[in-house]
Amino acid sequence: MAEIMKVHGSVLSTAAQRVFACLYEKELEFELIPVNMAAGEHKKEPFLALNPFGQVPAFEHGDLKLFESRAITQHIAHGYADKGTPLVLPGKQMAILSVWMEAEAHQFDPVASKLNWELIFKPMFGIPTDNAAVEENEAKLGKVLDIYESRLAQSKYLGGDIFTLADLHHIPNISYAMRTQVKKLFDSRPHVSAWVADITSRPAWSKVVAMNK
Ligand SMILES: N[C@@H](CCC(=O)N[C@@H](CS)C(=O)NCC(=O)O)C(=O)O
Repeated sequence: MAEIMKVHGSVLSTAAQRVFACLYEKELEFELIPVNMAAGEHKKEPFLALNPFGQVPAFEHGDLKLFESRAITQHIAHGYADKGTPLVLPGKQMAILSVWMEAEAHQFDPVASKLNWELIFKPMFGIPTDNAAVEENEAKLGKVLDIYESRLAQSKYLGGDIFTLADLHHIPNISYAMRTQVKKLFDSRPHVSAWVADITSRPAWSKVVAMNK
């Protein structure tokens, strides 16, 4: 019998949610191994043997052990090409899709993660929000979303005509941000707003949301 895939992480983690969303899109079974981050389990063995950087998620499938959420999603999307939603594209289209995966990782994520830290997670942990950091990062996010607005005026999805990993990688941070004042930055850009409504209403994402209930 094939071994089941294991995701070590927390249901609250945006990086782990990226992997869960990918597995649900691919209709693959997996086992969640909860990591108690409040107790610092991610900074100790045995977790450090899976990810020496001490961050969730970590992924195990038989003897394959991976970390870095986007590497995990790409492994799953390429390895299970015939299952569920394609998520990747052939040839030159893959190169374009990769550009937008990189844009998510290096332009969008640092700013969106910082805003979610200030506006969702700090209040959750009873830490005061740094309003100057919020203001600074809202301005940065606005500039990123202006570029997304132009891209999405030309292309239904970031990576091309169909939903791919380039879109999926954004969903966890967008989903948290839509619960904050940052929502206005998405709502005020019509193509971004339509894209957000589309990608956050996918059945696979509803299953990730349900993991938190
Ligand atoms: N680039 C990593 C980032 C992972 C990451 O930042 N995970 C967060 C939770 S969303 C974490 O473990 N934070 C705890 C820490 O950094 O100590 C990935 O995409 O997997």
